[in-house]
Amino acid sequence: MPHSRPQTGFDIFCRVIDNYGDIGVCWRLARQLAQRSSDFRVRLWVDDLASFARIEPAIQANPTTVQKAQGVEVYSWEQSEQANLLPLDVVIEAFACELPVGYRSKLKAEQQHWINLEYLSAETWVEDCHGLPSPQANGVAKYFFFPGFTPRTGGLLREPSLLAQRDAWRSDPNGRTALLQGLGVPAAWIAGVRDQGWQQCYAFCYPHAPLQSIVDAYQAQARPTLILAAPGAPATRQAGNQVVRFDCPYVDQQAFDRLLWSSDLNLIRGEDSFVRAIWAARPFLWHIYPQQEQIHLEKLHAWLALQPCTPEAAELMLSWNKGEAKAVNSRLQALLQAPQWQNWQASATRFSEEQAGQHDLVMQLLQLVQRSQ
Ligand code: TRH
Repeated sequence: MPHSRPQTGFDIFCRVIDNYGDIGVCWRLARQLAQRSSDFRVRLWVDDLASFARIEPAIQANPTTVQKAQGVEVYSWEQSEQANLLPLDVVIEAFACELPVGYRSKLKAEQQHWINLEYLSAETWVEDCHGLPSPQANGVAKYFFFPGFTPRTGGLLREPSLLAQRDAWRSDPNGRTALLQGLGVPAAWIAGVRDQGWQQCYAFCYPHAPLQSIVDAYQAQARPTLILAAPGAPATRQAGNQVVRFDCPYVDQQAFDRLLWSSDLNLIRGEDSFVRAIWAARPFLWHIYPQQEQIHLEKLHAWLALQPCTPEAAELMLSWNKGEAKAVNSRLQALLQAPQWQNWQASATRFSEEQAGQHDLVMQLLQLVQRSQ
């Protein structure tokens, strides 16, 4: 008789505060856990399925029953309040979202591992807090899991074969053509990037970003540029013939990654697209999620201190986040020239490779679960 191994179960709870970062991270985490082992059962509990459905077409905003997508069981938040529901072995509370009260009351110290998945930060204090337990009123310890960039943090979400998939996809130019055709980009513009050396910039930034200054910097270049503007990017003026703009629809996360992989420069925001831009290994400008009292700028400085991009690229990133339109225009124009552009590209590749040399977040999460047993 075949021996059947007991399943390990994961319950992931996600509240969508705003935007797509919370669900973006939880969806990647859920899929990666489900793919890591057929012995894993993964349930994802989400309070805003409509936002989820925008970045994952397989999800319905108003389902009548449980949805199963890519090996993950997806439930609405309310369904976790059912009296007869039993928690699985590992309970992941994403970004301190507070578990539903009824569900939390069922957790038992000897049966569940309770983990709070925190936001990503490059600040040094994260190393001291990663993996620490915090005893809760119900007698169960909640462990703090901090993603990060150094070996003493929880690492970054990265599928084991991601970089090989990226390189294989990039090596076939038909992949990019099909992607752009699927989005509805005009054929002449696709031919521009495919055959005529046009540059491509993907722009996923908050509405207050000085995107016009990026358009103006590209306008002054000898080579034309296709700007692919993601939903939410600010409007820009057509300033000449060197730059064309195409407004992209929402795409699923795989297509999102491919947009990053195929662009020369990526403008990304929040935390999940930031990590995916690192894996794209192309120059990018991070538009960090704005917080009160400029806390986000401290986070930006912390990250700039540990990554290897040139001082000129770091200055540009600061100007971009401070909304300094003139400085963004002139700094980007300078960076688009040789050898600054090549140096920026090289530093993006170096940082991506360095980070890929560390254990990924899912592996570290599983190690934390083992250690806390
Ligand atoms: O959407 P965001 O601005 O989310 C933010 C940040 O996570 C921030 O740190 C958090 O505090 C705040 O929400 C509440 O940016 P982020 O994190 O880059 O997430 C975007 C996700 O959306 C990412 O998973 C990629 C995905 N996406 C698609 O899959 N398809 C698309 O077409 C687009 C535009 C995005």
